[in-house]
Amino acid sequence: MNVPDLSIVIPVYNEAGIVRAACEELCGKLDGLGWDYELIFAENGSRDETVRILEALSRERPRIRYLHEPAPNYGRALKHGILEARGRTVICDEIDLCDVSFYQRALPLLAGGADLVVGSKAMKGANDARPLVRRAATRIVTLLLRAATGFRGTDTHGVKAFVRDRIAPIAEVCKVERDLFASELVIRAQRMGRDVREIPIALREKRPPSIQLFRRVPRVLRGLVQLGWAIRFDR
Ligand SMILES: Nc1nc2c(ncn2[C@@H]2O[C@H](COP(=O)(O)OP(=O)(O)O)[C@@H](O)[C@H]2O)c(=O)[nH]1
Ligand SMILES: [Mg+2]
Repeated sequence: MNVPDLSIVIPVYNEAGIVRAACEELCGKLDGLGWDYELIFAENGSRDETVRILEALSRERPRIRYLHEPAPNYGRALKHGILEARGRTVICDEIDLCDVSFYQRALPLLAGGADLVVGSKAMKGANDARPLVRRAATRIVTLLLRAATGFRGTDTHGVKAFVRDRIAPIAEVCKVERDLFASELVIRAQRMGRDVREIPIALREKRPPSIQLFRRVPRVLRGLVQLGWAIRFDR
């Protein structure tokens, strides 16, 4: 089987409204750049037409495949996608972002020796167009992560790019699923001495998130406690 240079992993859940258009726009940009990539959609739990659309897209385009599981779980989907990725380089994106300008800025840093590049919504130079309450939530979660785990940085959620051999083995040992898996991955990489860098991103979502912020709060708080425990005591 032909192994691509780059694997792009995108978790998706109930995204029937945008997944086809976002996918076609993304593939159009990457094909225009002449890149050799595979695009892995890591779906789970959707109750709308997402799976049917992914199935059609993967038939139409040989670079696309998709993973499916019955229960919704962002972290589990992302981990599964990362472990399935075959490229030397892996990019994790979100279907409402598909930020190719991040890819173009992150890949040279990896080529220059970085192991993991995180797209930060909160550092100097970033431009986050989300509502104030969600920008504040990002900052609060980061502060709690710093207190709970010793994390040094401004953001862990969202787009990232990494050298597969340096980071996928860390994904495999991460313990926390759902919202905080991506945070655990970045924090473990940092604690294990990997070269982790942040670059600012401009954040423009193609649609508001499907799950309302306040409904995520209890789950994120539980995840923070689990993550603090896993990082500090349960290696
Ligand atoms: N597989 C999977 N993907 C999810 C889940 N929740 C969100 N996503 C995907 O994760 C990405 C980001 O989700 P979004 O709703 O925009 O939340 P945000 O990251 O807070 O902006 C999108 O591609 C979603 O489709 C889930 O439970 N399972
Ligand atoms: Mg979003």
